[in-house]
Amino acid sequence: MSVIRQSARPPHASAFDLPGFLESRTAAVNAALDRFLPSASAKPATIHRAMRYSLFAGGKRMRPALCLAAAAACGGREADALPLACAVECIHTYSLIHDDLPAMDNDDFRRGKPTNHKVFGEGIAVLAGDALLTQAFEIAAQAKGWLRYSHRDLIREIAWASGSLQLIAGQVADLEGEGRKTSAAQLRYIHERKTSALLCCSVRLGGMSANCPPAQLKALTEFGYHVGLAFQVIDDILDVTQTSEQLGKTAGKDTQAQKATYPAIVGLKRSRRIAEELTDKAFAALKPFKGQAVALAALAEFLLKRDR
Ligand code: GRG
Repeated sequence: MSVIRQSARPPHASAFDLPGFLESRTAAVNAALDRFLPSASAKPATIHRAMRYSLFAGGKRMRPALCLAAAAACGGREADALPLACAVECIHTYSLIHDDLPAMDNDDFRRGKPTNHKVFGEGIAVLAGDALLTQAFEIAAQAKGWLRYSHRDLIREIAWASGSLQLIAGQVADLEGEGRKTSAAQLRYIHERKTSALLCCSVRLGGMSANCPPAQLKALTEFGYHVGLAFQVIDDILDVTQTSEQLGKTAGKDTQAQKATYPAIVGLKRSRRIAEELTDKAFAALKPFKGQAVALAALAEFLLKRDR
């Protein structure tokens, strides 16, 4: 790691117990999701089993962790952020189920298990994704509204990030770009929408759940945007450097589908450097929090160094 990167890292972050934070927050998110979702036996049981199958298949829970860490940075209560953390995880899981469908990436393996459509069939997998998407809004509506951020603001935030100008736009551009020559600018457009939008939304929702002042929301937006982009650059790198077993999903899919990725366009070494630079920008955005954003800083570092 370069000297520049070490100095960019906020102080205190290295002393933060991130494994402990992730373990306790993942447990809290899982318990809350279990409470928010209809039980596996609720009629029609097939759809509720399918929703729960992918939701509890062992995802890393990075978006909820970012949401809860952002709330903590703004002095908020975890209980106020928890419904929003669960809502973004439902949206994320829906997008993975649909992304894996034969009509999209056609993947058999996700979160270390057979994909939703492999277990429940394509029709139920489409519906399980749809149901998780709508479930997210029902859960978000149970969050506490504030003077600065009403329920309307929270719902709009999630709808914007997952809608046709962001998450879906990224997926459309990704599909349309397969097998075509893609510029670095077009790749950035895809990454901003397909990945960064929901990560950034997770961080912003955490701040909003803490009724944060506008300056803090601006700083969180800057942080979330850069962490989100770094996340996707690392994802592109892992696709070519890790095995399917390590990733819990099919490795080498991007190359196989002739997808535009950072390693394909600028090579592995430059891609790693880009991910580091993006993470440095995320660290810089945390300055106004004056040491209060240790969990966010530790998460950014973790996401840069992750191996799955
Ligand atoms: C509406 C038909 C329809 C489809 C939507 C939007 C979309 C399909 C798919 C985009 C999903 C996607 C693959 C985004 C890329 C982001 C990414 C790297 C996801 C993997 O996130 P991790 O590593 O996964 O956090 P886990 O499993 O750990 O939660």
